Amino acid sequence: MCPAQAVWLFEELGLNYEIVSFRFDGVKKPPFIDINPNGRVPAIQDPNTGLTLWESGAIYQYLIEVYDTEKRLTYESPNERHLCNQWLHFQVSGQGPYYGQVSWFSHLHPEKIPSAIERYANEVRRILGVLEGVLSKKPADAQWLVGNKMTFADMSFMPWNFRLREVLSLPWDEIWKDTPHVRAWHERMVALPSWTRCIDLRARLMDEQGLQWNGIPKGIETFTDYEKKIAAGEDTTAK
Ligand SMILES: N[C@@H](CCC(=O)N[C@@H](CS)C(=O)NCC(=O)O)C(=O)O
Repeated sequence: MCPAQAVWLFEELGLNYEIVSFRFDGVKKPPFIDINPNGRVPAIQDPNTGLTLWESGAIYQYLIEVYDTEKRLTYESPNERHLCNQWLHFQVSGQGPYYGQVSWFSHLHPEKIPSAIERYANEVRRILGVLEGVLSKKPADAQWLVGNKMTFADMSFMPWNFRLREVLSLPWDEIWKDTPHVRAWHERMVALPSWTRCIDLRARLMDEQGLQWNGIPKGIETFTDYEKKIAAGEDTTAK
């Protein structure tokens, strides 16, 4: 998962929130590792309950349980709630890591290893195929993962799918070639005003911090160069 996911849920639930945004340089050191010892984003701190939480799946379950009081993005019934959780776990353990690895080997790894790119790109296609199989069997007016409405389970897949063009270095028509139901599902979510607000916010923060689409500051060519500059304590602020 990525921070956009948490922000989208805040937006969709209409919650008040404040973003503390920082660059990759800060993710593995204090003050952030005092919040998340695993040094990864997102993490949240809830002043209403005093809870600090990391791991996006846990954050999703918490926000839904505590703040979706009208059950707009979940269900009352335990069976349906557990089905939502099942898809969330699949997103966290299946989609996130594989999309992350194909991005890493395609765009950030210092050597080109075609077999690694191929393996993870195939996994991405397999995951899209799993989603296609399920969505294509749902009634035409209720093509959501659980029941007949969008839930946090559907939402959890969006941020990574939204990056597929960069992840696979392919045009959208090519990406969705074999998965028309996934495409329609994805495009229904992309059209939501809450998603637009979330993406505009992300673009503004990236721009303010001088970052390229892949998170590397402008003016630095590769992730390896970026890591070397961080290790050497150099100023990596975009010039
Ligand atoms: N399992 C974690 C994964 C989070 C994750 O990988 N976040 C990335 C950004 S999208 C990160 O913090 N990367 C920094 C790093 O790898 O050091 C979750 O779902 O929250």
